[in-house]
Amino acid sequence: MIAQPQGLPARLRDLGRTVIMGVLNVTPDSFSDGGRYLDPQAAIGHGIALHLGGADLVDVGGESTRPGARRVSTDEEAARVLPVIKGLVAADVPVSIDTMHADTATMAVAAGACVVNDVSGGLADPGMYAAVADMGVPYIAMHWRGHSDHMADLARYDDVVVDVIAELGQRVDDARAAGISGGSIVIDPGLGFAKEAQHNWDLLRRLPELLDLGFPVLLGASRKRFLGALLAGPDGEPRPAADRDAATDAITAIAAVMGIWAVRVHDVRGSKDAVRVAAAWTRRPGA
Ligand code: PMM
Repeated sequence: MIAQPQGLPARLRDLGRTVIMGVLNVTPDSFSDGGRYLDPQAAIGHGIALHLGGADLVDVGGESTRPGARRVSTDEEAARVLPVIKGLVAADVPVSIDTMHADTATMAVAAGACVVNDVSGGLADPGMYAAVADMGVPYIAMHWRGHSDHMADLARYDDVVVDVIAELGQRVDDARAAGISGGSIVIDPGLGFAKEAQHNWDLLRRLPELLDLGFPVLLGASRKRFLGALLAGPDGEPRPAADRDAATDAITAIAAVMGIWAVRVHDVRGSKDAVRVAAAWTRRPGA
C-alpha cells in the first residue's frame, strides 16, 4: 500500500502506483526550465503537454528556489501563476501550487489548484498553516532550513536522516496544531535544499526511515545538481541539467518500488515508464 493524502480529487486517489507530478516553473530563473514558460500561453501549452504525456498533477510555481534567485512578492508571483492555473484547470488538468506564500496558495486554490506544495514546510510564511487548514486541501511540507541565498551554509547535520526526520516532525506537529488534518499532510525530504550531494544520497538510501513515519512521501530529485555531479565527465564538469533525465528516471524507479507517493519531475515520459515498470515488478495494479 502506498500512503496517500486525504482530500485528493477522485482521479488522483487510489492509483495503486506512484503519482507523477510534472514541473511547470513560470519563472525567469529556475535552474532547468527558467524563462521558457513566462508567457502564460506557452506555460499552459506546456502544462497540457505534461498532463497528456503522463503527469497526473502539474506543479505550477512562480518563484525560483535556485541558489541566489531573487525573492518575488506575492503580487508578482500571483500574477505569474494565476492565469496559468486558470488555463490548466479550464483544460481539465489537475494542478498543485508550488508556493511559500499563504496568499498565493489561497488564490491558487480558489482558481482550482487541488494541492499546496510548500518548499518551506510552513516556515517562510506564518499564515500558511491557517490558510491550508481553512481550505482542507492536501499539503506538501518539504524539509527546508532557509532561503536559497544562504541555504548552502545551512547544510550541517549530525545525521542528516535523523535530523531531517526530527525537523519534519516538528513541521507536522505545528501544522496539526494550526488545524491541518494529519491525514492531509505529505512530507518531502527536500533534496538539494540545504543538502550537499552526500546528504541527498543518504536520504535516498534510508527512505524506509522516512516512510516509517506513516505519511505519504514526495521526492523531488529531478535534474538536481547532485545528479549532475554524479554523472560528471572525466574533466570533472557536472553533466548539464538537460541531460540528467535518465538518472532522474532511475531515482523514480527506486522511489516507486519503495512506495513513495509522488515524484516531482521535469521529464514526465521516462518517469512514467519507470513507475509502470516498478508497478509491474511489485505487482501493484495500475501499471
Ligand atoms: N524542488 C524544487 C521546487 N519545488 N517542491 C517539492 N515539494 N520538492 C522539491 O524537491 C522541490 C519543489 C526545485 O526544483 P525546480 O527549480 O526544478 O522547480
